[in-house]
Parts: sequence; C-alpha cells; structure tokens
Amino acid sequence: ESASDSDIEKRRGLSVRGIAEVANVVNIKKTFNRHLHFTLVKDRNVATPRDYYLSLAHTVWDHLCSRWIRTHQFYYQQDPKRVYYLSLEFYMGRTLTNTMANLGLTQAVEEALYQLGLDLEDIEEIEDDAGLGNGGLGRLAACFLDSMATLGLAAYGYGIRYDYGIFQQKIADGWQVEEPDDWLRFGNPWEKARPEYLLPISFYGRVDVGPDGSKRWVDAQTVLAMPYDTPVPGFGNNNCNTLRLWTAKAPQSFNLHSFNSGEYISAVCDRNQAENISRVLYPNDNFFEGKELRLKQEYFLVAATLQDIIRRFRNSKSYNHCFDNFADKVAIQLNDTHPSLAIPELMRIFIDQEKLAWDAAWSICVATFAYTNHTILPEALERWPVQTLAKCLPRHLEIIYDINQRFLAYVSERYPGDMDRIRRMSLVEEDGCKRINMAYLCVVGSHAVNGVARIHSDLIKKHVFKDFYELWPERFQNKTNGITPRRWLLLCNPGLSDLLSDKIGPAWITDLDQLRQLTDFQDNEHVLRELVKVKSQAKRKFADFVMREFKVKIDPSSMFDIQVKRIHEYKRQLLNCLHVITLYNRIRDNPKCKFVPRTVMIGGKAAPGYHMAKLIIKLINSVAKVINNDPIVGNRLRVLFLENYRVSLAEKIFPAADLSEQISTAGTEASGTGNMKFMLNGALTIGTMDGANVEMCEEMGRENMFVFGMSVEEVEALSRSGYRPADHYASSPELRRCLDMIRDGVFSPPDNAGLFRDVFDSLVYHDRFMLLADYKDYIRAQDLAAETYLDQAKWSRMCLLNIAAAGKFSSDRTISEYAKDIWNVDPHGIKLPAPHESPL
Ligand code: B1H
Ligand code: IMP
Repeated sequence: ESASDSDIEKRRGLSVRGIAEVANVVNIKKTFNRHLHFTLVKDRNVATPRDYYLSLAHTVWDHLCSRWIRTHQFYYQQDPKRVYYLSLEFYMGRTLTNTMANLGLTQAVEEALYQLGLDLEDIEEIEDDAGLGNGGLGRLAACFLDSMATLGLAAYGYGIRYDYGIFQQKIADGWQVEEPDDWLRFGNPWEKARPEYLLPISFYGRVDVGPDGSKRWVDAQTVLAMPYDTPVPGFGNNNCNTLRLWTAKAPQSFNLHSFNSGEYISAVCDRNQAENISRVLYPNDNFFEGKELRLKQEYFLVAATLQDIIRRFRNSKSYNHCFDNFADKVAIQLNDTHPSLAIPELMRIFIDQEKLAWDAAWSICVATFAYTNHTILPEALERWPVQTLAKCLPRHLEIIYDINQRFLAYVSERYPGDMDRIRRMSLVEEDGCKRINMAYLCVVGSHAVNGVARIHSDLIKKHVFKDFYELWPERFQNKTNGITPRRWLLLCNPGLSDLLSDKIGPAWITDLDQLRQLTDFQDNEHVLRELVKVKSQAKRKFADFVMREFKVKIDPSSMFDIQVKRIHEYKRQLLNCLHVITLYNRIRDNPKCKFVPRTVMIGGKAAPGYHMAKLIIKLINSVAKVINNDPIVGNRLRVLFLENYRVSLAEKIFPAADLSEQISTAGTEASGTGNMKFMLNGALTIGTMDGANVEMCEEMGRENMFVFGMSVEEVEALSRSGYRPADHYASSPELRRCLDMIRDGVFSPPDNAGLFRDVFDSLVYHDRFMLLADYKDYIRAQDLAAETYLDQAKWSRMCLLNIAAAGKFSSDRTISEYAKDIWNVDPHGIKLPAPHESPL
C-alpha cells in the first residue's frame, strides 16, 4: 500500500470532510461534465488534466456563489462594523482543496471523481499558487482572511492583483535563477472581474490654493483601478467574505495628447505605462527599496480602497449624511507601513473634498486606523524621500507636513524645551536626503499599534518607538501571530488530522485549544506508536515526491532536519551550514563512529538583488555536492536544497519534518509563522529565544524544545561591549576548520577557488548577526537533538506534547484578539443557514 492511497482512505473516513450522499455525488458529476462541455468546450478524448482541474474548480465555484451573495446581503441588512485588512501582499497559495474543505464538499467530490475515473490528488496538483506575497507577512494576511471568515466577521481583504507574483526559483549550477511567475496564463477560475466598478486614481500634478485658502490637487494624471473579487469562505459556517484585488487600467483618454498629434500607435502602446502599476510584486522580504513604481503601487491600493470603503459607508443604513460615526462603522488595519498613505489620503478626502475641519477629520482618522509592525530591521523600514513624494503625490506630502507640525507642537507642549526629543520624533528626517518615516506616520495616525509576538512588541516599545511609547503607552499592544489550522493541519496533513479527530474529536478544527487534551496520551504507547506511524508515512510520501520532482533519493528513516524560509543573513542559514560541515568533518575524522543519519533540507528564495543571499544558496548547493558525493559519508548525511519553496511546497514539507530550524539571532525575527506550522505538524524545534519561539517554548515547556543561543539581553550586552567574531574563530578549532574550508575552496568550483571568500570575510570580520558567538551552543543543541532522536519513545512523546501545546498559535485566537482589543467588533460572529436550508 502506498502512502498516498492511505491518505485518500483517511479522507474518506472523516465526516468533517462532508458526506458523500448519492444525491451530492450525482449532482457533482453532472455539474463537472456540464462544465467540461459548456465552459471548457472539450470532450473526454481531448481533455487535459488542466481541463479537469478547471471543470472541477467551476463546479466548486457554483457551490460558493449563493453563499457569497447571501453573506453580503446579510451584511447590508445587519450593517455591522466592517473590518478592512489592507496589505500589499496576500500569499494565498492554492484555492481548490481549501474551498472544498470549508464547504464540506471534499468527500462527495472525491467519490464523484473516482466514479469518473479521475484522481482528486492529481487534479489538485495542477493548480498554480496565487503567489502574491513574499513570505510570512503575505501568508499571515491569507491566514487572517480564513480566520475572519470562519469567525463570521464582516471583513474584507484589499490588495493588488499583480500580473506576476513572487518569481519561480530555478537552480542552475547551484545558483538561483529567477523566472517570471505568469500565474494567470491559463485563467484564474477563483476570481470575478468587476469592470463595471472602475475607480479613478490620480498621480503627479500640483496643489492649487483657492481664494479661501482651501487646497486642491490639480493637473494630475489618471489611472483606473478595476476590482477583481475572490471569495473567502469560512469553515463550515456558510459565510463567504471577499478579497478585492485591484488591477490598473489606462483610461480611454490616456496620452490623448500624442493621439491628437497623430501618434495613434504609440499612444495605444503607452497605455502599458499606466497598466504597469499592477504588473509585478516587489520580491523583497524585510527590505525597503525606494522605487517610484513601488510608491505608486502603495498609493494605488490605498486610493482605490478608500473610495470603495467610503462608497460602501455612504450606501449603508447607518449613514446619516456625515462622517461622525465613520469610525464606529469602519476599522482599517494597516499590514505594516506599506499601505500607510491611507492616513494622508483619508485626511485629503475629508478636508479637500468633504470640507471637514482638520481636528474633526483627524480624530476620525486616528479612531479608524490601526497599524501592525512586522520588523525592526532598519533596512526594512520605509523612509520615502520627500522628493519622490513631492513628484508623485504633492498634496499628500503637504498633509504629512501638516500632520507633523501639529504633532510636534503637541510634543513640545508635553515636553517643553526638549528639542532633542522633538528632533527624534519628527516624521521628517533631516539628516542626509530628506525622508518621511512612514512607521512614525502610522503610530501618530492610529489608535492602536501592535507587534506580532510578545518579545517583538516589547522590543518596539523599548527601541524603535521608545519616545512614542512614553507619549502614548495605551496605544501599544501585542498580537502574537497565528496560522490557520484548516490549511496547516486539516488539509495538508490528513493522516495526523484523522489521528487527532480519532482521539479527541474534530472540534480542534475551529477551537485549536482542544489539542491540550492530547496531554492525556503522553504515556500511552499505542497512541505514540500511531503518531510515529503517521509521521513515517508522511516522510515516505515526501521522499517519493522528492524523487519524482527533484530526482534525488532521500532515506525516509533518517532524521528530516529542515530549514525553509526566505534566505536572509538574520535568519542564519549559514549557521545551519556550519553545523552540516561540522558533521561532515566528524564523519571523515571517525568513519566508523555511530551516527544518527540525517537529511538536512534547506529551502527559500533570495531577493534577486541580494548578493549575499544568493551566494548562500550557491554555498548550500556546493556543500551538498561535496557531501553527497563523498563515499565515506554514505547514507549518514545528505544535504538537499529544496528548489522553489512556496505555499504549496510548504504544505508537503511540514507533515514530513522531524526537526524544525528556527535559528535567527535573538531580537531579529519579529515572530515567524513557519515555526508554528512545524510544531502543529509534530516536528521538534531547535531554536533561539526569538520571535514566537519564546511563546512556543512557554506553551510546551522548555524540556520539549532544543533551545540554544544568546538571549536578546545577551545580544544587546555583547553589542555594547564590542563583539569580536575573530576571537571565536581563533578559540574554537572545530569552528575554525569549517570556516577555513569555506575560505580555502573545499566547496568551490575548480575554476573559482575564491568564490566563498566573501562569506568567510563577512563572518570572521563583521558577523552582524553573531553566528560565531552562537555556534558552540548550537552544536550542543544539535547533538542533544540527535541523541534524543535515538530514543524514539522519548522523541514521539515530545512530538505529542508539541502538538498538544500548539493551540495558542491558531490565527482564530489572533483574530479574536484583534476583534476585541483593536477593532471593537464581536469575534463570535454569525453562522448563516446554507442556501438550500432556509432564506436569510
Ligand atoms: C516580515 C516583512 C516585510 N516583516 C518589507 N517584514 C517588505 C518587509 O516588500 N517589502 O518591502 C516585505 C515584507 N515581512 C515578516 O512578517 C517577519 O519577518 C516575520 O517574522 C513575521 O512572522 C511575518 C508576519 O508577521
Ligand atoms: P458592497 O457594496 O460591495 O458591500 O456590496 C453590497 C452588497 O450589499 C450587495 O451585493 C447587496 O447584496 C447588498 N446591497 C447593497 N445595496 C443594497 C440595497 O440598496 N438594498 C439591498 N441590498 C443591498
């Protein structure tokens, strides 16, 4: 029996996946065949696997429509406070499996396809990821949409419909090569274009002052924003919210000027310029690139979204011809500073268009907006040059200056004579090229500011926003990140899902704290053996996938030691490399010694312009090549770079992992969410006291995690006292040997021995993220992990206790906290009747 057969068996057995009643199955077969005929216009002789995928997607879509319409009718009737989640990224991944599960259709579809001689799992693999995000920040937005729909909040996601999402990563000769992500090539069955709701967006131009001193933005160029709606179904509650993504369209009149002068062809060609705004996602994670096109994307999202929000507010029942109750009816959450122009844009609308007085407008704004900070790395903080703003958004720059002036007046009233504080807190940075600090703008313009894990929220109060925290302590909150248990357990790990539901019932799917009940089984050998069996099946299945996809053989009985995340120096993939090289040296020194076999897998994309990150990928592949081809090593150590890490690959990886690498320098990873996905799927963590690791450790107990490395306090102390990485290089022979091998070309191509010299220099002479200081303790923790792995009874008990402690990390918990503490809406929302059950 293959692992994949048994997953399908499992899916059949579980009632949360819906009931395959004969009537349902017959109906689905009929609809599927109808779509193959009328929508795809194919017969079964010529239909491709993609035609089957699309027929199925349309079939499932048909089950969404009534729920979607009825949810919005319901919101109109009840007129609850609306929550708007504004984000430049929504990393949604695939939609088919998720939609079937949330609608309870999985089982009926599986049976229908089986009767048609088709395999659901093969069809699911056809779908391209919607890769409109870089990593954690974009995927968090996607998990939040799932939780908001499942909790029944009247919530909307607003973003940009990029033609090209995050690039496809290819590995050629060990190097990363980027290919464009043409995800819309075969059409997107999960969206509905709304070309009838175009909205105008202005850029450039100048500010005109009226005789009464009022300001107007004039002579601007116009681009149109066209909405595409994607349904966001809740789990099992018949709710269906909306993710609205904007695409840029040139207006008919675009470049009419050159059209009139006879340049018809070039005028039409120039329409691309306007439409380029929504062409491509900027592929940076934790890095600010101050490009004009990016600024235009940010404003495009904000301006279109605010017009839509205000239109909906005006059309709502509680609108009484003024904006007095706007903030009671609208909450806007800013996903980092990327949509921060929403603050001056709402002020512009209130003041220039609606003629509100400044103070009235400002209090509505502050009450409406809330801001989430996702990073404290200085190179990631958005600081737009005043020049760029003056050119693209002249009126907004003026409004930002006005906000700053009033804010600084307030500060000097509170701290008379404290000129240094006033300089520090100014939204306008004067040193070097003049810039606007967008994070400060968000803090000033929001009633709530939150970090994404407790340690991170404490750090922003102590460092980045210290002065602001002193001024307004009540604004600062923590909202520890979470993940949706639907995608990250129910869908991706049917084997474990069924084991859990078997032991504690299926309530964990929408109430993840239920997992605590598993603690009762910590000494139950039978249950622990079942857990081991589920894990080894997942590992075999992943090994089969790796064989098929990458043509690499890995041993499913070895420890799967995995680090998957964007490649960044602060995430310290190089520390992992140093461990791998250390193990290699030990094997070579002592070929006969007993050794816990490991498969070390590392995956992640490097930003295309980030040279060191790309060199790290090349190094990992080069180390892998040497180790995997050394006959002395045999099957004791394998190293594999997992190409093109993305949401759909992550869903295959987490269930198969034994050891999760979460090894960032303390104080650098705001939260992390991959760490939670590993934990929920029964992998153990080797990690630093950073981000959400701290709270994971607290939930599971320190004895159930391999904790190592300096604390934030120790990192800070070492920085203050002067960190000298060369001392560690000099004093640790095992470490020095690894670094020398990197320097001396052991892993370099024959024609370029000095290739990794920069890696060596960066670690030994700078080491901004203090890898060398943490090396020794990391190796100790790795040795402990290996020793523990030998004791399978102990290991599996730890896995069980990890899963049992994962309840806190459901995004349902996170969203309930945002609802209660920031948005002031009821997190225990509505369950609607199904369309066939009763009218609303
Ligand atoms: C996170 C980003 C980010 N923090 C700038 N910041 C970007 C910054 O395109 N840009 O300019 C894109 C992304 N991403 C991540 O957010 C943190 O590093 C993680 O620790 C955190 O878990 C995640 C979600 O909160
Ligand atoms: P929205 O304006 O994008 O939120 O969509 C509004 C939805 O609310 C519509 O699809 C209708 O279901 C409902 N709706 C909007 N206006 C009216 C109205 O005037 N009467 C009844 N329902 C309405």
